[in-house]
Amino acid sequence: MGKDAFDRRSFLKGAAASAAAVLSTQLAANAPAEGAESNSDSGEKPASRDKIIGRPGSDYMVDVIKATGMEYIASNPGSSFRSLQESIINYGGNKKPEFLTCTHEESSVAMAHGYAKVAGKPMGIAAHGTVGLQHAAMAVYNAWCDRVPVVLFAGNFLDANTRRPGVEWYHCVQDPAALLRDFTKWDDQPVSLQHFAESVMRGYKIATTPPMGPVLITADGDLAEEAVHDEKKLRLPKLTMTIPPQGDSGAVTEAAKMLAAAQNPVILADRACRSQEGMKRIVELAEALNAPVADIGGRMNFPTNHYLCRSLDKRSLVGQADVVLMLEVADPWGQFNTISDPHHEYRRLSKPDVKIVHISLGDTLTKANYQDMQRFMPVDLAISGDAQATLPALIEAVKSATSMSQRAAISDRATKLREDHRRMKDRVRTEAAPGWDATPCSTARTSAQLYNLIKNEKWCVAVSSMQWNKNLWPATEYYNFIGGSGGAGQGYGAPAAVGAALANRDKGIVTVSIEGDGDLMYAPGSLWTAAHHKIPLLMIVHNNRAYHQEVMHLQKMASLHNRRMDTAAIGTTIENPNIDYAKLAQSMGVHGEGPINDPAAIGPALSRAMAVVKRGEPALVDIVSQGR
Ligand SMILES: Cc1ncc(C[n+]2csc(CCOP(=O)(O)OP(=O)(O)O)c2C)c(N)n1
Ligand SMILES: [Mg+2]
Repeated sequence: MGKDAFDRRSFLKGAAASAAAVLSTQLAANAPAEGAESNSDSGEKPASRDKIIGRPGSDYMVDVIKATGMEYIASNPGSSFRSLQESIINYGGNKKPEFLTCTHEESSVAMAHGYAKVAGKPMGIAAHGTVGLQHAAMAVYNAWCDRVPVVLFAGNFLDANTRRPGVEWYHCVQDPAALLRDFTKWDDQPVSLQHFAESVMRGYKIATTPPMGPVLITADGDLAEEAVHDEKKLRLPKLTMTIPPQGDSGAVTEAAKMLAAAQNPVILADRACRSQEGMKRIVELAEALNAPVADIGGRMNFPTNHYLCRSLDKRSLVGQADVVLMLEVADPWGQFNTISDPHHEYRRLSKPDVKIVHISLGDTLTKANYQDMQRFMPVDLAISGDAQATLPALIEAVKSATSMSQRAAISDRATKLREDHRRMKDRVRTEAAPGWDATPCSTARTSAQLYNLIKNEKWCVAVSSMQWNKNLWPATEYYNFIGGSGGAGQGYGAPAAVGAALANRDKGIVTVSIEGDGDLMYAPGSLWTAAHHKIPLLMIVHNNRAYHQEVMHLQKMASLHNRRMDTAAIGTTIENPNIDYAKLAQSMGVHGEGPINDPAAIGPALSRAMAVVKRGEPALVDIVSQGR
C-alpha cells in the first residue's frame, strides 16, 4: 500500500520529465502556482521526497466513501479538498466514486438531486469551503424542500495554525455547515479519521431515512493531507439502512373504516412513492375503494391512463369529497383552501365537514426558519408513517373493513368514474389542439412530437416546463416522471436532468428534459458536464425568450394598479440580443439544433437529436415557443 502510494506520487512529481505526459507536465509545472493562490511570493518549493506522505488521510476518506456505495462525486474543484480529490482519482482509481466535473456548485447539487430521484440512492458532492457552499446553497434548499438525499462534503481547514495566509483564510470557516443548517438534515465537522468514518456512515443513513434530505460532512483539509496514524486502530462502521416506519395499526384500521364508508373518497398523492411497487400499491388501494386519485406530482404516483387517475380534476374532486386520504402531501392546506392572486382573498375549496386523513412523515422533519412546511392544516386523523410502507397494511384494512353493502356501492361507482376519466382526457386533447401549426410553436405540439419520438422507448421526462406531457401521455412506469425541484429555485432543470440521465444511462432508459430558456441560463455549464462525461440526454429548450412567468406577474400588477401593460417586458424578457441555444450547446461539444420557428421542423430536428442521444451523447433542440 505504502509503496504504491509512493510510486503514484513520485510519478506526479516526476511527470515534468516525461515528454509524453503532457497534461501531467502541465500539472507538475502548475503545482507551485496552486500554492501561489495564497502564497504568490512565498517561494515555496514542492515537497522533497523524504517528506512524501504515502498514506494520506484522504485515502482513508476514500475507503469510507467507497464503503457507502456512492458511485459519483459531483464537484467543482477547490484546494480545500485537493487531497481528497487526488485520492479519489489516484488511490480510488476514479471509480465508485468517479469525480464528475461540474462548472458550478449549484449544478453539482442539482445534478445529485436529479440523480438520487432516479437512482434511488444519493451521490456525493464536494464543495470548496465557504465559497463553494455559498454557491451550492440554493440547490441544497431545493433538495431539502423535495426531501431528496444528497451527501455533501465541504473542504475546510479548521486549524488556524496550519492555514496558509491569504485566500485560504477567506475560504475557511469556523462552522462550515452554519450556512446550510436550516435546510439540511444533519451535519458534522469530524476532527479525526475515525470520527469522519462514523459521521459519513451516520450522514448517509440519516440522508436516506425518510423523510430524506441533504446532509453535510466537512472533510478537514489537514486531516486529509496528513498521514494516517495508527491505521490498525481505525474501524469502518457497518452501514445498515433504516427500514421506513409503517403507520400505527390502530390508526390505519380507523382510516380504512372512514374510507370504506365514504360516498366520495379521494386520494391525493404527492411524495408518496419511491418505486414502482409504491405505484402498484396506490392502484390497488384506489381500486379497492373506487376512489379517484389526483397525483400532485412530487413523485410519480399513479398511471396516467388508469380510469381512476384524475389529477386535472383535483379541485372539483376535493370540492365534492366526504373523505380525503393524503399520502405525503407537501402542501396540505393548499389542497383545501386558496388565497386568490392578486387580491389575497381566502376561499375554502372543500366541504366544511370533509374528513381528512394524512399519512406523512412531514412533522418529523421541520426547522423553524424556512417556511417549506406550508400552512398549518388541521386534519381528522394524522398518521405518522411512511406512505409507501403503510400502504400494504392500509389495503388489507380497507378490504376487511368493507361490508357487503359498501362493496356494492363501491363497485357501482366504476361506470361514472370511467366516464369522468374519459371526459378529463378529452378535455386536455381539446385544449391541446389549437395552434397546431402556429409560429412560434405551440407547447402542445412540441409535446406531441416528442411523444411520437419516444413512445416505443423506455422513457423518462426528468424535467418539464410544460404540463402537456403528464396530461396527455400514457405513463405507467415509476421512472417516467420524477417530480419537480421541490423549492422552485430556478437553475435546477438542466443539471437535475443531467443527473437523472446519468442514473438512467445504464438502464436503457432514454432521458428527455424540457427546459425553460430562463432556467437553462442559470446553469448552462451542465451541458458541458453532460458532453464531457458522455451522458445521453435529449434536452429541448422551451424558448419563449422570457422569464415568462414573471412577464405575467408584471402584467397582473399593472392591471391591479390600472397602468400600461406593454412595459411588462422590461426586466422579464431574454431578447435583444436573442440567445442562440444551439450554438451555446455546440460550443460545449453538445449536438445543437435550432432555433426552430417552423413547427414542421420540430419532428426532423428531434429525430436527428435522438440519433445522437442513442449513441450515448447529449443533444439540445431549441424550439421557439409560445408563452407557457
Ligand atoms: C433562483 C430564482 N430566481 C428567480 C425566481 C423567480 N422565477 C420563477 S419562474 C421564473 C422564470 C423562469 O423562466 P423560464 O425557465 O424561461 O420559464 P418561463 O416562465 O419562461 O416558462 C423566475 C425568474 C426563482 N423561482 N428562482
Ligand atoms: Mg422562458
